Amino acid sequence: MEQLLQQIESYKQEISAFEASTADAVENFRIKWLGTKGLVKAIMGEMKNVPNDRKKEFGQILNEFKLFVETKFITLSENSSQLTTNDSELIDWSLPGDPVALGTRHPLSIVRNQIVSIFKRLGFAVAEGPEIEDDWHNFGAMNLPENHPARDMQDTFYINQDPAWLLRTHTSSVQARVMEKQKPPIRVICPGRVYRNETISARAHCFFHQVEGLYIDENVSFADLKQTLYFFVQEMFGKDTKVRFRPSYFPFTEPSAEMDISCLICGGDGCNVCKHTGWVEILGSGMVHPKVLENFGIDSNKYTGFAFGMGVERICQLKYRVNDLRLYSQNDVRFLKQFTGAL
Ligand code: 2U9
Repeated sequence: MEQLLQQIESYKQEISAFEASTADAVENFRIKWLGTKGLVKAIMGEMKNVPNDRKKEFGQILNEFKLFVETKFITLSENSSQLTTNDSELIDWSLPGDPVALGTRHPLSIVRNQIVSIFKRLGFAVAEGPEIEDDWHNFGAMNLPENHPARDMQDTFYINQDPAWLLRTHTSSVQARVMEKQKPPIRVICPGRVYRNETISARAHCFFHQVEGLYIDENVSFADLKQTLYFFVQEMFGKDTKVRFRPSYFPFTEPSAEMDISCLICGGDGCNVCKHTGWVEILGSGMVHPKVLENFGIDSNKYTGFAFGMGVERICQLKYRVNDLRLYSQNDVRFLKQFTGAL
């Protein structure tokens, strides 16, 4: 009996120290200890030699030992499922891998990139600037007087209620910063996010994205403006697209014009998008106001320039028929994953 107990103790030590680095080694462990001819069975067979008054005690020790071996086997099996060494026959290398879900570019990025690449081909450089701006770069330099409605607390997000600091309401502030540093000729486009204090709905949002452009040199004319924007439309919407200019007013341009294109949805026949006119407005433009040029020390007798601004969401709405502005910022994958394969 004492010999048997010693034997079990030494088995336990051997088992505790045992480690398996392959699935084969785990299986050999099972055969050696738990198999039909294994050592656990063998030592259980010793029961018949144990005196009757100690059978109960020995039975308990044997059960514990069996449980000990089984627990070890389970641990070894679990670990071995992660093993790959010397085990390659268990892995089917020909199975296809788990598919990697590809992300898609945001529709606004796709459209912004298209706009930017068209103007780059015409020689425009890209400029970017801060979203938190001071009053001068956003309003003052752009010829917006102190009492202009856009400066109203209701329309503009001011930082800590301080009228000196705000979230830019257009990217004209970036062009202002370019004009501060650079003398004509200037030919830049400024893509970026802008902020306006609007109640969020399908047609309005508190932020949106613009691309603005500025071209200043000697002899820049309204004809240059028209031809540049006409080229843009043909590249962006196709050669069949027609354009028209309507007189308008902006404080920073004089004269000013808004540009419409023939409705892409109905081809000019009349639909909801064009409100049955056959035309949709896509951008504002004009000759840079002499006061804006003088604000940056540019001689308005020598230099002239044109400028334009467009909302990326609007262009995207027309290209992809997105009818609710909120879709752009809700990050709903069902919306986003439709824009595959574009730059
Ligand atoms: C400088 C001088 C003039 C940029 C311009 C517009 C007309 C315009 C709107 C289009 C839709 C804003 O996104 S929108 O709501 N923009 O109509 N923007 S001219 O004029 C400038 C810019 C910079 C130095």
